[in-house]
Amino acid sequence: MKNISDTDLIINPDGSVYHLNLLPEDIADTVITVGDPDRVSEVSQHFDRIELKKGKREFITHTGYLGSRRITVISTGIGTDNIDIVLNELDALVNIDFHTRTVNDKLKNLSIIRIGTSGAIQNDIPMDTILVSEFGLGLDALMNYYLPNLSGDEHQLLDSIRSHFKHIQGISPYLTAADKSLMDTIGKDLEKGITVTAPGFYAPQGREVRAKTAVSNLISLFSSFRSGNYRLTNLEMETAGIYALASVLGHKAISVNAILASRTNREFSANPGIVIDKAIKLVLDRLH
Ligand code: R1P
Repeated sequence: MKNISDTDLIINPDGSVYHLNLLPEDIADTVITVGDPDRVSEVSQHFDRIELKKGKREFITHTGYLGSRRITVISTGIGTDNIDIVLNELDALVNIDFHTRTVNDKLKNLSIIRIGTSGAIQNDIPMDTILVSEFGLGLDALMNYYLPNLSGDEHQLLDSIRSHFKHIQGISPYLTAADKSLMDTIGKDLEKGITVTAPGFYAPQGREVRAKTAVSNLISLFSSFRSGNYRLTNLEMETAGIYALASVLGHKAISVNAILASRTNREFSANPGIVIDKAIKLVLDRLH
């Protein structure tokens, strides 16, 4: 069996994985990811018991129990470059034997649930909506470096999306569906949509402050896409990376978005904290 080298998977002297600073026993099979490190305690404050708090850089982790269910909540920071680290290191924690540096015979699949914030790009999706991502559409470059795992349905939808965005220089969109079982439990009866994951917050999401944008009317380009009943609904910076890497590594993933802004109406929520807390409580309720 192939041994994974010391530089492909870096393990700290105390046996923890390089960036996340976690030992294999530190994480639960259900993992909630949040972007903002301060949001970790906003989630874990609802646990019945917290058994572990660790962190390094922007990656803060709390593991605890809600009833008899063990749950880990971890912050990813912003962007799919961080998702590359978090998903690979979470997978290593459950699927690689750190002593022999070999892949375990029996692979584990984690349930990964993102609770994040996002902006709507359709007029009829009001601010303060809780939206679940049926698909994640990545406009960043992360998946240029992995071999994707595409189903026939994903292929078809992706072809029409690629043709819609063909005038934007240098992007190669990728698309992955949410896990079906998590859609039926966590995502049931929520507003659904295709979440666009952008490689930046300003021009890559159509914002112009001082630097001139190279793509004009980006929000209209996003909102005008249609393929059957599918349309692009919201913008953020992690979902597509989480979905694509979870699929490559054999984990389940779903992304729950607190819609804090309407990009088409140019408005921002008056109650961001309340909406985020609503999304947290909804997810924890459905996990309980
Ligand atoms: C940008 O402000 C950040 O907010 C959104 C974006 O995806 C990006 O990470 O999500 P979080 O609130 O979960 O970080």
